[in-house]
Amino acid sequence: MKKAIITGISGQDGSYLAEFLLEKGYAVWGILRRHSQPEYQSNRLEEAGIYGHPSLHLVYGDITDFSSLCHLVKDVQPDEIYNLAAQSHVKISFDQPVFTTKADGEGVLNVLEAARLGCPTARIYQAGSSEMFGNECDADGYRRETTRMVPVSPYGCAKLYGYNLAKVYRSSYDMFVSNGILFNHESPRRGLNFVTNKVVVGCINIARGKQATLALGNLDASRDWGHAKDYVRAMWMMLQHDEPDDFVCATGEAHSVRDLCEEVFSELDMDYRDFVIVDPKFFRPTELHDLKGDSSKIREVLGWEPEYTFRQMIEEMVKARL
Ligand code: G4F
Repeated sequence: MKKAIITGISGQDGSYLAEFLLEKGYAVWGILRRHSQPEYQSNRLEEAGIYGHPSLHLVYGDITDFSSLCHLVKDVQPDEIYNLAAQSHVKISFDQPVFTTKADGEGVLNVLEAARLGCPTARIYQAGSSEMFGNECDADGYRRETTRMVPVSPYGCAKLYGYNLAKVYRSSYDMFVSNGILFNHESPRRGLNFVTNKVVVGCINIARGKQATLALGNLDASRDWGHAKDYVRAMWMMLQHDEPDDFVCATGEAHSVRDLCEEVFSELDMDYRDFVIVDPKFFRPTELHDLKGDSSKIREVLGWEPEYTFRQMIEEMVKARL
């Protein structure tokens, strides 16, 4: 039985990845942060139907607490470590830049050091992000593994630090550390303060007469939105490869926030223009305007393909909320 540790198991990706690994017969250890209402730590795992699974072990710890990581890695001796824990909201990283840097930057260092000292043979997945590119892109408008990275948010800066550190541990200590450069990925388990689920829930609330309008920020920004289920499969594939590497994971298709609103509202036969208003309070101090990824490398080297289309993902999200 293979053993895996997942940091950030209570999040969207962590819950899908735990589900995926348990189905493959892994024993999974997940790190939970203490919360005054413990039900918030496990609601996604309950939704996934894996809470209480005999091969799922949940332990208290924190990405910023080196000692908790050290003990866990030393005790479990995992085959694989998936570092998904992060303060993952870009706008909130402007409000909490120090915490974001500790969790998303220094947290990566804690995981790498815990592995180096306690289980250097473990294969490590580091969750990088398309936010690391900032507004840089190649002449064809796509971002790929070779595109320059010039982040425009504290979140992007912290992620880039973690990404570079992962490369340094790979080359300096001969450790198996792979970076996923994941573009936006969504699902019914997405937090409600990310734009996709905010629009889905807002639209349904309007249809049910619970709210009159939906206030959003920049409607012209565009993102390459995939489904989280497809992306956690990519994480696993990266660690099954014969050598560690860095891979962009994206659909290659971009949609604006406006397109997203149109798609979601039309699911309920409504016109978003009657309900969506722009509130500058949702603008970011600096915006990453357009994101579109070229995932040719992961498709060619690992044979990864997304299974969901944008429309299928939106349909699933609307259906789940209804
Ligand atoms: O859904 P978002 O908050 O996602 P964002 O900022 O692109 O970040 C997500 O994807 C990254 C990968 O590129 C991850 F690394 C990161 O952890 C996270 O998962 O915003 C998407 C777009 C932005 O351009 C934002 O300005 O939607 C725009 N937007 C417009 N109105 C809004 C809103 N975003 C949010 N959250 N809320 C709004 O009301």
